[in-house]
Amino acid sequence: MLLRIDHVGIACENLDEKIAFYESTFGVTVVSREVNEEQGVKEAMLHVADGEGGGSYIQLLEPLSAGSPVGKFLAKRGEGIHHVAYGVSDVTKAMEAIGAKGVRLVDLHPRHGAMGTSIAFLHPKDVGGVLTELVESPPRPS
Ligand code: V0V
Ligand code: CO
Repeated sequence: MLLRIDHVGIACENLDEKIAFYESTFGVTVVSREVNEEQGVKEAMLHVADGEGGGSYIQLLEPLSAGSPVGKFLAKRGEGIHHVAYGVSDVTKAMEAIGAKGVRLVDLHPRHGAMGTSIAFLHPKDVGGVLTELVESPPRPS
């Protein structure tokens, strides 16, 4: 069901500073920067590798407000890994299959993610404390 690790989401206080750190330390490059109001984040995707069905990235996340998911996470735990995202070929089918196992879905329907993806979150309390995201990439241009 899972194609690859699509991204690791990392919560940070200052997006520009963290981008500069990752670029200079690991030699990775920002391929997308977006503000996602629905998810309450300002985020950047840094490309690591290509994989089955899409790329693998580091996603740096700065909260838009203290009450947003990343804002609450930072206040409770500080900077660090916020979520792990797996690539799937069909996010709706994956949600159905995983939901049928008794894992709570945070979203009833897929949401808009970075770079035109469709995403859905699984509740961390049902995944051993790991906030888990499913990502369906848009078809590649041919
Ligand atoms: C919260 N908890 C976590 C967690 N966030 N555990 C592990 N990893 C995380 N990231 C734990 C928290 O410690 C609490 O446990 C419990 O869950 C309830 O947390 P809360 O702070 O009271 O928050 P809630 O219940 O209001 O919300 C938690 C959920 C929320 C997971 C439902 O954060 C959510 O909807 N997340 C999905 C959306 C999201 O994260 N968007 C930002 C990334 P204790 O302390 O009670 O034991 S956007 C993104 O990735 C995009 C756009 C993309 O990839 O394209
Ligand atoms: Co993400």
